[in-house]
Amino acid sequence: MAIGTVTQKILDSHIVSGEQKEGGSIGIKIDQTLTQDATGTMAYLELEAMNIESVKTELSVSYIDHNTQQNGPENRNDHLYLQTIAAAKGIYFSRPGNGICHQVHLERFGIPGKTLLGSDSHTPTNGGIGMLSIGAGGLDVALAMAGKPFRLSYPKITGIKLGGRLSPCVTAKDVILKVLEILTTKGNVGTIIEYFGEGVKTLSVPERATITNMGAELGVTTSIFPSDETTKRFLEAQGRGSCWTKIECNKDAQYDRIIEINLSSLEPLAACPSSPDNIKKIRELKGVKVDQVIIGSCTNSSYLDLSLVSFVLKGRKVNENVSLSIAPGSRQVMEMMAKNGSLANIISAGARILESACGPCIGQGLSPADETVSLRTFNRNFAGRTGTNKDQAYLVSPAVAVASALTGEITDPRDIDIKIPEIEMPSMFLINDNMIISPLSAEDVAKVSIIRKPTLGNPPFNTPLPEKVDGKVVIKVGSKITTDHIMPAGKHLKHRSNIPTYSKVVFECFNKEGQPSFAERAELLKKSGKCGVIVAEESYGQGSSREHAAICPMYLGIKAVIAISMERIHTANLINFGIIPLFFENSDDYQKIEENDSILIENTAIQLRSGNIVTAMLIKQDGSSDALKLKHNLNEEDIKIIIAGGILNQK
Ligand code: MIC
Ligand code: SF4
Repeated sequence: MAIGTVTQKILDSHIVSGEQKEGGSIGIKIDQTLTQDATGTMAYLELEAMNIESVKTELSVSYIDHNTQQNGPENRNDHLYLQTIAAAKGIYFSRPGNGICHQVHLERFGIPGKTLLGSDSHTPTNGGIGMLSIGAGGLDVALAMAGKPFRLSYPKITGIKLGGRLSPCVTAKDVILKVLEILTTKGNVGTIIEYFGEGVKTLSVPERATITNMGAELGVTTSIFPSDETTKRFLEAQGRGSCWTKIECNKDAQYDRIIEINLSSLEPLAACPSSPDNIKKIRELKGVKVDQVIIGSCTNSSYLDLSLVSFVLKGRKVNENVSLSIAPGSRQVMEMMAKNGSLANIISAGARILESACGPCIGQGLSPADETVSLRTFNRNFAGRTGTNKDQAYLVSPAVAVASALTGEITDPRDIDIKIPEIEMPSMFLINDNMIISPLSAEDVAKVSIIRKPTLGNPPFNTPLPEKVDGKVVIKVGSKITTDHIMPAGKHLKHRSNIPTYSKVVFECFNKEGQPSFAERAELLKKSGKCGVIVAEESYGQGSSREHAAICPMYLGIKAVIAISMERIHTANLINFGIIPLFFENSDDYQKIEENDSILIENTAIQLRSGNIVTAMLIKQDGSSDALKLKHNLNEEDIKIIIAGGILNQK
């Protein structure tokens, strides 16, 4: 195969097994890993279960950025474990307050041409500097830290050719919203998006990172930009010029598909409730009353984003019917703005300043009022993610957010009487790494004792795959079920390290008052010796990398998920914990199944091994039965893992 794209070049230099053929299973060497606290505790407990003395990667970083509210002792208990396990295993530790993992990694650690595996779906943010950055479940990241290659399907590569230049007030957020309008949030599994063309040169690194960050919402494996002179200047301004290398696609690079976007023709856009691909032009939404505006998250909280916000707010007042909150993406951003006075503009305009963390993006506070409009510069607006069931969350750029915060209604920033300039990239960022704890010397590692408070559980082990899956459908759900539907975060996030407690809220949003919850139904079934089955329509498991969306159902006895289609990270997590991901051979069969129907799969292991068709028996509640043709796309290694009952059982 000709190696001409940036993606192929990086894969080629990291491949350790498999063939570079679309859809083929390959293993790649992982140079760097990142974890965040909400997925990190499980990942490090899993790493401990692998008995590895110290990480085998070139660099691994553990960030604290999700669970920073510390309501009750659970979060701080986790932080103490994470800090001490990092010290024990040779891992950098970014303390709470230092910023959101993806933003800090881009500033301080990412390297063009290297590979990064992160236990967070927005890890592709570092694709903005030409690093092949992939989100995965915690167990896959633990395996990478243990020196094991990361397994993935050799991707299809879609090239997005950018031409022209963004007009004033049109931003990188509008580019990715346009891409989401074209490609939508489903049907993109197994693809990597690579940006190329003359328009790339007009985008700064933070703008590129906004685009690759929200590529996660497409469900692609990752997104990447070339590493060019702009990348070099960014790294130099971070005092890291020496790690720059040039990586660009060849003139004759072959893409599986090319989409052309003329940056000059774009205009401000919004993702309307409640999906990142429900795109409308801001001018079509003009006049919609706004109650809340939040500017922050790993998508849009860079120094450039917030400097624009500060410019607009300077000497002005936030509309009295709007609550405006701002969370700088990193301590670097916050400190620079504090030093140059731009933070003061924001404060004096009447904005509320939040700490540099995920905060409201993952439903940690600032839930909007019922049925009111909240504009957010974030990347996800799945229903209820804000912590309010009847929410109306729109995803917009910082320019739209700040213009609307002034007027009190959704406003195109081109329609206000303020000429917003292009914000210049600083020639030097403020470098202060005193909230990052570096790995210790061997002598000091010996003195570390790992702190384990009682709220920290152990990763649960599954039972090996039974010969016969005697299953019952515990729940049947529709399309675009996100991992937020499966495993809610928000107020439950603090239970991430305690599987028995967290499992109680699996599929909480589908529970009906006065009726047994999903967890209760599944547990009852498990006690009766039967297996639980989940049935879903298209694009099951969208969104986050949280492996809890597999671990907790597994803990409750779920053995199989049957869907029309499924998203990449979630499918990998199911396999890792011994749940079989199965697909309808004929998608109309989805209609035939109802909750409480039985599904019988005889000789499961033999069937999995002998091809990709699995025949099951559907037994309806009235006793009638019908054969059900299912299929799988598991490779030999996946099948071994499932038969063992998950990777942890193989150790
Ligand atoms: C998210 O944005 O949904 C999260 C919270 O960052 C998740 C990770 C998690 O659930 O801990 C993600 O994107 O992977
Ligand atoms: Fe944090 Fe939100 Fe980014 Fe997830 S999407 S890493 S919750 S800021």
